[in-house]
Amino acid sequence: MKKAFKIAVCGIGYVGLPVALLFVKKGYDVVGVDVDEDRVKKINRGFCPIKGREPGLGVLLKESLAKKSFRVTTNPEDYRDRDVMIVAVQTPVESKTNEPKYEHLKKALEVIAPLMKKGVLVVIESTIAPTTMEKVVAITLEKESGLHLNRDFMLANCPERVMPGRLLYNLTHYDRLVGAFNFKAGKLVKKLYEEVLGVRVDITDPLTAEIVKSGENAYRDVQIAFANEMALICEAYGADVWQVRELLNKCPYRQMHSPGAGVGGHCLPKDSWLLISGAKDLIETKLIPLARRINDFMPSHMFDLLKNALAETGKDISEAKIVILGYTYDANSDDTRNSPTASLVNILGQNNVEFVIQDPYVKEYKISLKKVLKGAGAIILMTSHDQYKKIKLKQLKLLMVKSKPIIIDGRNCFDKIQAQKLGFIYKGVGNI
Ligand code: SAJ
Repeated sequence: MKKAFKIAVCGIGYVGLPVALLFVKKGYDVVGVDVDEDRVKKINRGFCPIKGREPGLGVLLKESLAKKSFRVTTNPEDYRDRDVMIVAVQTPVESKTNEPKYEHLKKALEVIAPLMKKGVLVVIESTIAPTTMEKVVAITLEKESGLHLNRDFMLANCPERVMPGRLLYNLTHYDRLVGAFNFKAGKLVKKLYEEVLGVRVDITDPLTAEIVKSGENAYRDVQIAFANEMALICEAYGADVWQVRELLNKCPYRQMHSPGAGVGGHCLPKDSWLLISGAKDLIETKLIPLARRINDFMPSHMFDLLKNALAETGKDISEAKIVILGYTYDANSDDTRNSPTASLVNILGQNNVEFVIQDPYVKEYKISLKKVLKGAGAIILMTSHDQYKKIKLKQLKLLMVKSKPIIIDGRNCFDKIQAQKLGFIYKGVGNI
């Protein structure tokens, strides 16, 4: 059944595309607008621009394109006469200052504002720092459109909760939050999103929504930092952090996360900084920035473990062929944003260490695993791709150098005892 509201989605990426397709599936007329011409061409040819495994997304795209109610364009004129405008553009932070970088968001607002019609509902899905809705979004839209907030247009923040590899699943299974400038806007977003996504939507104010979204990722980052520090403590004591974690989590209300080679991705490395960016003149936050530093330390800890292992073998680092397994930030994904391996590569470069990278999901590193492991003196496992978990240690032993091959295990992919029995020098994060 054709729905009255006409939808526009600004930014057809890993957030905008799935939500656009779900609105189409529910019978809405949807136009997707993106500045990336190649991406638009690819989508209109029926190819999903989001790489990696995204169950159901390719099929849904083809079904949507077959309908007359969906098109993707680079032409801002297509924003005209839309009843709902969803903004889903990236909101990174400055690498040096960790301050929010809003050029994409501001550009999007400046483009849509003049094309907003009276009565339009604007929904910001991007993750933004607290106070951005009031101090950036509302002001920019009023200034560039000449319309008045609440009187002439409705505005709300409905932060995305998607994850690469599970975009459609998350959208249709995870409850959402909407922070609206008035109850009418909140009710409308709740009605639309509950109908289209089939999830529950809680209504609150924009500031609370901004704090909740950036806070839920800061929470996870702090949890991971705790696990990483526990790993360092276990290394100091000579204990196995994985056994500690398993037994500790048997205590009610404990959920120690997994220590590892670092924290990457499009969310966690930046959302903590978004959360505290507006508060730092008011209070000195300690725990959240420290958690970020602990997690950002882990790639260099991988280098420390390598140096310790080489010292044990008496080998000089220049003698060993060093193979880094995994460049993407997470397992079985091709997403390399804020990859911990990129940090490790910088550190190795600063120490004039030669190395080879293998990653089945990254074009330039998609080299034969068997070939790259041949004659390797040390492997540094950074990403727990299924392909690496399937490596048999006995075969690995035959491939690597004969004497004292080294395994630096950043994601607990290999069995330490078995590795040591086979003659490997094994050093895992939290289990050396
Ligand atoms: N990581 C650890 N230890 C852990 C969990 C993750 O070291 O226990 C590392 C991963 O290797 C990766 C990074 O942290 O490098 C981020 O992993 P992630 O599982 O948090 O995956 P993301 O970045 O896709 O986070 C998303 C977030 N979703 C949204 O922002 C909507 C986050 O809120 C989710 O909690 C997370 O997915 C999830 O639950 O998987």
